[in-house]
Amino acid sequence: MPRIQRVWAREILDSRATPTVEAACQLDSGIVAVASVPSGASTGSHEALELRDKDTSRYRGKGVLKAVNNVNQIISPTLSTAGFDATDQLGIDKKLIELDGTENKSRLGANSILAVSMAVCKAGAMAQKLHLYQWINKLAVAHGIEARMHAPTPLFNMINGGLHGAGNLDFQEFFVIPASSKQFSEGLRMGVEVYLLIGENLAHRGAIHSVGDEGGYAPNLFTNADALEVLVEAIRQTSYQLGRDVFLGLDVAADSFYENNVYTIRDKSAPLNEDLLIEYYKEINSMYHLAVLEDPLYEDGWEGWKKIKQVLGNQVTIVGDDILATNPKRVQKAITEGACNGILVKPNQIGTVSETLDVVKMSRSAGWKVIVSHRSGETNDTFIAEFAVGIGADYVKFGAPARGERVVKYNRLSSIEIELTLS
Ligand code: 2PG
Ligand code: MG
Repeated sequence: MPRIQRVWAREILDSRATPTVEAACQLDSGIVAVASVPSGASTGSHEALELRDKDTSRYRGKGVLKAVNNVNQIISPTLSTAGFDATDQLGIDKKLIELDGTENKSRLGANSILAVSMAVCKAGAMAQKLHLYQWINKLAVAHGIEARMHAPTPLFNMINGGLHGAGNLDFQEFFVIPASSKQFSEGLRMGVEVYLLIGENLAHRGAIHSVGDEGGYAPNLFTNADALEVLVEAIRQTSYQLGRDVFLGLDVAADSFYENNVYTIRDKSAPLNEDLLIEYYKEINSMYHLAVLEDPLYEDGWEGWKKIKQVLGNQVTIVGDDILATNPKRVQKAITEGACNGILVKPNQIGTVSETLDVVKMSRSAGWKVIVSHRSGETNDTFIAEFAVGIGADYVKFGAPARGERVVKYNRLSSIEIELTLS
């Protein structure tokens, strides 16, 4: 039995120069596995707590030494004294949840807990000489998830607005999505070709401001709909046909432009109430035939979510991110109320591998589309790529095909796609 000898953590940096937690798990065989956690910017208020030091003398208050110490001084002694089997993912995750003892992991911090949960998962795979995605697949199946391993379809975030971009767009993410029938590697190439054309076109117009947090361009444009037009223009310059080979999608991240019951976007001269915003989405959808629409309304706007699911849910995958927060209780409510038909799965919104699997199981049983997602602040860890394959996700959302911390995940999926044909 591969026993855990010790775990330890340290503070590293994420892609936004912000400290984050890296944890290592050492087994009695000498195997060491390392994992690190990402961090969001458009963070939902129902997410598990990311523990930060708030000590303004270091990293402007954003240090994570408290979370690191919680791993080194509380989690490590508990796991090593009990000599936990590293392949007992569920038992270890339960122990971590119990050690924390709060509803939202606010004592130890979801950043410390998830880093350990992921490092344990990696160590468990190594001890069994399995690829991580193979081990996650076994865990998923044991959880009751019907998971067919494959490299999922990527949602490429080509244009970064909202809290992720330095440009002037309100909507946060503008996706180009290869058809699900395409092999991952073909979809990746298509995405890159479109990405490069978008860059050239924006440069011609003098509209590129920079690239945003997720590697997509962050232009100044007149309206949000203009950004969709930019995607269409680039796709037309390729041999790919919109609606057949590639599709469009949005993560509008509505919380970032919602206040006092209204939504303010540059496309309209006056703020919109919920019904008018839904009307606008209908208009956009009739022009661009969206495949995916994420967080169209704010995170507690349940009535509006039910409405939009009814109006557009048979044409568009209505994806819950901030409203669900990868939280089993919120997912259950959304299933019961018919608020979405797709979910963005982010392990760090809930804080353990096992609870993330619970959420995947519920979403699958409800017939929802499952999208495994990065955060806007990322590390070079490829855990979520392995996870997406292991659970048989429909889609992955890892940003644009640019910036190392995004590309490393797409490249890992390319390798896995080849490995799967060999095994
Ligand atoms: C989102 C995510 C990832 P953040 O809203 O879907 O793109 O953003 O990590 O900033 O919450
Ligand atoms: Mg989102």
